[in-house]
Amino acid sequence: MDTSNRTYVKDAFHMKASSSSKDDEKKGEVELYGWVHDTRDLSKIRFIVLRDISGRIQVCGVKGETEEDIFELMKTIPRESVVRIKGHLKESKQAPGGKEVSPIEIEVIAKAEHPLPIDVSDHSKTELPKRLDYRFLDLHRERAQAIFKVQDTILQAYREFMNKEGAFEAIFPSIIGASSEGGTEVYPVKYFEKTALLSQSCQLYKQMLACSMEKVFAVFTVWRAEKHNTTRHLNESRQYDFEMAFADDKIVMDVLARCVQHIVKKVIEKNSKELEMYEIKLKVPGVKYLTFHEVASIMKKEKIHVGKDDLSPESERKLGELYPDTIVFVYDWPLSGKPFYIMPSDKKGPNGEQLSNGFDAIYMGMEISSGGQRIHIPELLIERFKAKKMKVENFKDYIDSFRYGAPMHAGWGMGVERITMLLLGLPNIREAVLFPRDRDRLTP
Ligand code: AMO
Repeated sequence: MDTSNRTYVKDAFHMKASSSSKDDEKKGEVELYGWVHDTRDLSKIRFIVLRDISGRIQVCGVKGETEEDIFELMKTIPRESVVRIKGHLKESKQAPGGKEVSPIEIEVIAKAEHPLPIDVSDHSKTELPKRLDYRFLDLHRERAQAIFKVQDTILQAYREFMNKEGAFEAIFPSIIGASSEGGTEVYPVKYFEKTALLSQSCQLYKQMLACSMEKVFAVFTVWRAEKHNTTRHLNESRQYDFEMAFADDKIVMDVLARCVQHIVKKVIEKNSKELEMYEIKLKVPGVKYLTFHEVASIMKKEKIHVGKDDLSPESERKLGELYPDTIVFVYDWPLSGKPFYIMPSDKKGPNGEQLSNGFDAIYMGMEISSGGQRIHIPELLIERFKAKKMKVENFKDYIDSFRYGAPMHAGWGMGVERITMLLLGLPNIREAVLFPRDRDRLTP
């Protein structure tokens, strides 16, 4: 297939349309490739709406003017078929965008089977689970594509920000020997004679690397065998990870705040069309710092339950309501609610509980990130493993990595799908993943 003369739809709208003179007609000739988004047959006029990744344009055949075989073909092509359409670009007051194409050649490259298994119209009436069963076709929808255009902006903005911060992008192993977050939500995998685990996070590795390369970041896939099916959890998700040497929780909270602000700014700049499609008005968020105890007191007044060392989803929602367009950092978190690697603080909570240098970041009513200062002192780390009833011998290399010149360090991990769903106001996190993995879904 020679596509060298291809014109993208968005470029066609910027081209000069042909008038009646022959010369101009040649100028206004376009060759478009894409999908049949819609068809309409008004007997004497037939329309095809052609869609490519850049937009949609109307193709209009007129009985008596359009060549007869092309006019006949126009009514036979099923929706979502792939076509090549060559034609003249015409000004048209009635056509969306003010231009349409009069076809002179139509080639059906790949005919779509009919009927389609799901509704692929803009506001699909098919429920999410069924759409996900046919995700490859669901991704023909501009509304679905919009999510991943925004996700692309988020990813580029994250990388851009980290580059400017002087951080190095790193690639870490996805098969690990021991649980990197503690807890039992792990997937064992047969690894020759041993049992390995799918990575819960790149936590231990990003720490080890920060202890030599100082500032590092990663885009990392994590697997969590959480049994519950919620609208905000996945069993396979992605994180933006950051780790920095010579830093404590305060320093990396500031990095996270600026990172999220940069991401939101870029989405506002680059994705106005997608934000409009989802009727979202985004503002670059401000920042608020609250201790865990302050949040607990606010929630007590609001009669919302807060655990002794964790926030409930209702309390996160409430923080979103109380502090709109704000990244709320909840710090001085009770040590018992944080993983083994979080540095204990010298502060105590109101009930004498030991606090930590760990934090969560809540944005738009949901946790987008957690992080903190890490333990870089081997003896203290061993103590924490024991307190959490974890096997010290499973973490020998990790502990040893802090024996030969390891600076204090801190970092965070931010959920890629969480930030995507929140910026677009999606009701279910699965919408923000191309091919979601949850308890009931392993395919497509
Ligand atoms: P944590 O487990 O809190 O921290 O994860 C960090 C962020 O990742 C997102 N996230 C998830 N998103 C969807 N489905 C899940 N099952 C899921 N689990 C987590 C959330 C969460 O805030 N290693 C630490 C981070 C650090 O301290 O650097 C960690 O993984 O947005």
